[in-house]
Amino acid sequence: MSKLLVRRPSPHLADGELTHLERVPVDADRALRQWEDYVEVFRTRGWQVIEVPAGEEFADGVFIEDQIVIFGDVVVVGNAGADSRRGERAAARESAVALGMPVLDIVAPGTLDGGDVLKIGRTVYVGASSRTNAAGIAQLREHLAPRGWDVRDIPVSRVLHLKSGVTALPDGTVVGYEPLVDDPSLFPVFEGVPEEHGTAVVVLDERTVLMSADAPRTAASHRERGLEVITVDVSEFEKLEGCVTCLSVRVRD
Ligand code: CIR
Repeated sequence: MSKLLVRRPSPHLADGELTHLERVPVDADRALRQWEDYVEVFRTRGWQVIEVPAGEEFADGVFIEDQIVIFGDVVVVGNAGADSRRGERAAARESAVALGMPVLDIVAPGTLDGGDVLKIGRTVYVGASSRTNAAGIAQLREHLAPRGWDVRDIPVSRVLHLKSGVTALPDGTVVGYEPLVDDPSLFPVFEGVPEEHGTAVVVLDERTVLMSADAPRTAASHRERGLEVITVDVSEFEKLEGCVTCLSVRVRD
């Protein structure tokens, strides 16, 4: 059974880090309802949901994707690029260990946020961003190259993380909102989407993706190409530079 690691939003979510956006009011109750709806999408599709202990003091803890990345049968535990997020690591790592797979660590001076990691087949695109540094990328390459992964650096300057600007459809097509992408030509197949919040898709299976409800034209274009598109409202997380990918870690069968 596929597993989903999630972390309940902190009541202090509104104090989360902001890099490219202006701070606007965040409704913590609404955020919790949106998170529950998000988790329910996976639960109803048969995913086993595993909650990482919340750690209420971590405003950005809900963005669990930044702490843990799954590569086939190994887990990489990142090292947050933002000081305020380093404390999220301990409980996330314990949950990673509990998965029963080998755990590989990114350690200082290396930093790596999982939001900077996009996997397509055995290729790993890693955002060189304000959160993920060259030492972190080098460590990731050392961990993964012997296991048959090709790790490629991608410059990221216009958004927080690589996956704030691009993600991939089930067939490997990279989709992104072009004004947020430094260099679309670095991807073998790139397609622009018409809405900023349409950049992020979570692949649920070969014909189904999960997206933000705030990108209706993008959703329509994915449906036209034959995909089933499920949408969820993640407005409160988008205000904090989060998106549908960063709210979970998917451990696939
Ligand atoms: C942060 O700045 O770290 C959070 N406010 C947002 C993190 C979003 N994570 C992601 O897209 N993977």
